[in-house]
Amino acid sequence: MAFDINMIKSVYANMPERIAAARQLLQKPLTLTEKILYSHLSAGNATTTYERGNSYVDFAPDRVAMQDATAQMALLQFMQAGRKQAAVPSTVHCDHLINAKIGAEKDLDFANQESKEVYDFLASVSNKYGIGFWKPGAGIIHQVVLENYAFPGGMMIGTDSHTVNAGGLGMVAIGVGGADACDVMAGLPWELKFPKLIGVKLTGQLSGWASPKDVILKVAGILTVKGGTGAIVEYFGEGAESMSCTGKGTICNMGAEIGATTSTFGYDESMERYLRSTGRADVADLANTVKAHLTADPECYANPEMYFDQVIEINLSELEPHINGPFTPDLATPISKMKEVAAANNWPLTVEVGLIGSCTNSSYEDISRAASLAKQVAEKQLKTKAEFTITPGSELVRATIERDGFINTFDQIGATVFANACGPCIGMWTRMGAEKKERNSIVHSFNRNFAARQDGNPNTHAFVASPEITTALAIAGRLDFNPLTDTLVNEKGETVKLDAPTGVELPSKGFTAEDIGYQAPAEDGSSVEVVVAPSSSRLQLLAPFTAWEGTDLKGLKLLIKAKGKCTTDHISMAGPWLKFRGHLDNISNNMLIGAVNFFNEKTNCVKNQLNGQYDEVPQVQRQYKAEGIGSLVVGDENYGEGSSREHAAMEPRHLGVRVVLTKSFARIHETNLKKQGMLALTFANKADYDKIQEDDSIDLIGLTNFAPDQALTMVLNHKDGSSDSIICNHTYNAQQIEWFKAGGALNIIRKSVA
Ligand code: MIC
Ligand code: SF4
Repeated sequence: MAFDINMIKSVYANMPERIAAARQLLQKPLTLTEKILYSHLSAGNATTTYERGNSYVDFAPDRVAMQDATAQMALLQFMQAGRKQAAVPSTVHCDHLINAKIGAEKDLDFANQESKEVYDFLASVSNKYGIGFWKPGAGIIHQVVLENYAFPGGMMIGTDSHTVNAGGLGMVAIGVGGADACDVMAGLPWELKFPKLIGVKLTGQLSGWASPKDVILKVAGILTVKGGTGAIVEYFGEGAESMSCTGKGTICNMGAEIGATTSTFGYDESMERYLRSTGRADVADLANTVKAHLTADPECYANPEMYFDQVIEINLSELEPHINGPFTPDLATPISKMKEVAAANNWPLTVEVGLIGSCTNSSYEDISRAASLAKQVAEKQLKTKAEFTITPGSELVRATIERDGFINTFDQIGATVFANACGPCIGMWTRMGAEKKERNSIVHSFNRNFAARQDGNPNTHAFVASPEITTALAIAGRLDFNPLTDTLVNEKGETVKLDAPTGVELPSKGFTAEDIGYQAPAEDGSSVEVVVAPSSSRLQLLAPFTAWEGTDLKGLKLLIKAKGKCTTDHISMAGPWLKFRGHLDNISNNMLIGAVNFFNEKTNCVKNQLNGQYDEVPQVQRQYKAEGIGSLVVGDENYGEGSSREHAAMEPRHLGVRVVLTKSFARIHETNLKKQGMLALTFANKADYDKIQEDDSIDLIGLTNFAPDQALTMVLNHKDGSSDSIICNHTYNAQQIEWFKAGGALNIIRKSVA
């Protein structure tokens, strides 16, 4: 039986009436996205029409998922909310803290020792508050959610940007910061700006080397890393229906890379097959009873231009495999152009390592298709040129692919199988020699490839491709190898060609696993004690942030004017820093160390205005804090792109940064800043970015009348005595202004408990 089946029953029971109410109100056919959103309003039946891209709406998500690296902060906050139990079904997944070094077993043992304190904390908080706990080694949050919890037509939030993966099973699943998760677990409504709708019509059918990954790699090329901001992407058409459920998951997963709020697909037979094969026939049977509500009204797909804000059409029959990167997931190159493009850009052509797996691409189908290529290595007497690694997404998949002989096939090409965890995808990869910082290329089937993300080496050119293409390029050892047209020379000196990959959607013998790694919480957790040692370097109880002082902000110092791409990886790096995700003061030592200082083009080197010396960003900020001086961070476009980690907002808050002013923000990061009581502002005139000077002392005017839709004014007092006055926009609504005034949203929940 599926987990939380009664909750699913009640969602489906309410759905017809809620959708009817929305249809009545909107007086038009409804997209799937609208059906799911309007059937999850916290107020129940719809009584107001919301303006897409404009209205803030309170939702009631069905469930919450958290992974260990973000759950620590989410739960530290939840512990202060004064609740006995999480108000909705919630889970914690231990996946981010496991290093990929030697191989699954040893690496897992090491993590269990190294992070024992954190795992014990997460297990005991989960036990106390009725939260399901998935132990280290059970798998990556998004795979485990897809296999166990996702259900068509449901709505969930998760403290990880790739929560969107569950769109593969027809959910609206959205990545958020821990403070949002805390609200929902505390039984409060969850607020989101009603998204715009992007429709992607998939015609034709995938064949040969093309895979679902190529759909999203192409979409990323079209929409870029910010093209999906504020929108939900809904896929439909014959191409969507002919694709596997896990393939849909891959497409939705990487919707995070275009900034989309989430992506989703209508319920179809592939989803039914997946539900049945993962032991959830009960969910499939229930879904079949409300089938028409689990996809759009037919008019929407027949005339998408009338119902979506933007429509993209992709013919899968003509889709070429793509390779995206380096350094950004939207730099899309069709494989036939790679030779030319790689040479023109002087990218290192030798592929040193091919890495498959991760939350994005580790389904049974993915692995079976990659294995069909690995098998050809022996058959065609080839030798694999690059190193090769596999990080399975879950124990369910790992045990099944082991039983079915795929691990053995990969072994024969010298592969290393890492633990069922994030591993190399999040910089938890002890890659030999990376510290030499040499230029090199790797290809992986993950989703992100920001500089230094995988191995800490900023000169590693990481390219994103499907598991099939990753495997082929690893076999050839070349970035400019096109397996569709090129040949290889085997050990006997013969010219051979790789056959196109073949695979199976779902295991014919069913999935298997001895222990899926789940720990149910206590029925009554009230006596469970949660211990955080005051001397711990890994965990620290949170102290409330101070409330707004009630005045305009005068005499702020410029901390850094970040140049170009500034993702959450630049603001709060992962890899070795993941250790401190439960300790705000310690992790604050990584604040903005990856951001490039506009004035000297260096990272982690900014001017301390108190003494004119250049120093590391956290050090300078700590000195401002010690002197009681607030500061300003300035950013470029799509600031805070990438992760949901709220540390990127909490660190500046903790160290006394008051304002983050950018050309534009990524959605989750902007909300995280607001939630933590920071001011997230944008330039009314983007060219004003150029007016910010290194020695500026800054005043922010208008806070005493802080109101929705009313711009603020910033005065830049330059060193030469001149000044500039610029207009700063914001998107705070009345509630969010209260968060700012209280010093953070949590202070308001705290007050309501006290
Ligand atoms: C990521 O893929 O960047 C992460 C690590 O999963 C993050 C979450 C985190 O930083 O803990 C995400 O995508 O939200
Ligand atoms: Fe883990 Fe990578 Fe997936 Fe993030 S994207 S959840 S780090 S596997």
